[in-house]
Amino acid sequence: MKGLVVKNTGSWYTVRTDDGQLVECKVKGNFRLKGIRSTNPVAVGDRVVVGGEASSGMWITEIEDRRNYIIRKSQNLSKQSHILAANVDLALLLITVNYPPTSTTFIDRFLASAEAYRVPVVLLFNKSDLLSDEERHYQQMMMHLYQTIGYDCRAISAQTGVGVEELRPLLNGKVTLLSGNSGVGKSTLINRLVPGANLRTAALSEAWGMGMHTTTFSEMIEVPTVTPPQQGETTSTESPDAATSPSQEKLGGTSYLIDTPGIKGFGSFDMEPEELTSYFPEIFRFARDCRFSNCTHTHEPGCAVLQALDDHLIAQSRYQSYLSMMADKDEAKYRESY
Ligand SMILES: Nc1nc2c(ncn2[C@@H]2O[C@H](COP(=O)(O)OP(=O)(O)OP(=O)(O)O)[C@@H](O)[C@H]2O)c(=O)[nH]1
Ligand SMILES: [Mg+2]
Ligand SMILES: [Zn+2]
Repeated sequence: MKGLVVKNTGSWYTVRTDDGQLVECKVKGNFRLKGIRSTNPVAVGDRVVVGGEASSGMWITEIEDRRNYIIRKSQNLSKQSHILAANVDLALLLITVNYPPTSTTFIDRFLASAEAYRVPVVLLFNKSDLLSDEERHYQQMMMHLYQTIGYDCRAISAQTGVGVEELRPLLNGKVTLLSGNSGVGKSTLINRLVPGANLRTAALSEAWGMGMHTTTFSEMIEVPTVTPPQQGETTSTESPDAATSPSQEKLGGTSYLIDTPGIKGFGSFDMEPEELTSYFPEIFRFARDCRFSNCTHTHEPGCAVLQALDDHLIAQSRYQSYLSMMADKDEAKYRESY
């Protein structure tokens, strides 16, 4: 019997079989991803084969090849990775200018890893209801920066609902992962998009102003295609044709959201400088004009990237993120957070 992994709680996995049943399974056999030491061999979003009997226990016996996956480092110091989700069509990266602050290094590392796995990303600047004038100005600058690079950026408030209905058409027929630091509002946003999802959310720690790591396991949630207007709200802005997009027909019309635990950082990248450059689209565009084809854009004469940096055509923050990822390669050291 085949199915889709919808939840992963330590050693147990919930699989939705193709005939629509939810079954609790354990893993049989030894699944290893090439090149990654992972704490979970099977991830939410995996297509799997399930065997056994409901009475005596069900087992995952096979995993289909993954189209992609998103990993984070394990919380402990084992240097192992944890696969947050597999086979995703879209990632929504939640960013908060404050409460908690999201660093540009974090954003850029997420974007570079998503480029590496060819997962499109939409940047959601959440908690825009909390912004001071200064913070609003900073958010506008950030949005402008990432829009110029080519990323879709939106200001939203999962709390008040501003900008939330407009996200619905993006989700049609797709598996969409929500990611971001702990406390940025991933579960709150899903609760708003999926009435009845009832995901646990929690206020930031009073002492540190940081998230409490409320969500501890990834979980896939089905999004109803048509939502009734909420009481006291105006009707949805969803256009009628958004409900019947070609991608939705192909996938049988079902949309899914994956709630994930908040992440601090990503595993080290092990790649050549040219490869890393290609994951920073605007740096990549200038790199074609560098004198040397193996230019690392750090010190070489005739480097078009350094020139563009001087001319303010590449943002300092993006270049710093690029350098920090280059440094990973040299040091391959464990980073606590950034
Ligand atoms: N003011 C305001 N508060 C928000 C907004 N979105 C979420 N919150 C609050 O922020 C806190 C954290 O939200 P969660 O949804 O638990 O955050 P999370 O990203 O799921 O966090 P983890 O599960 O720990 O990764 C809660 O108290 C929410 O009510 C928003 O748009 N505006
Ligand atoms: Mg959460
Ligand atoms: Zn160069």
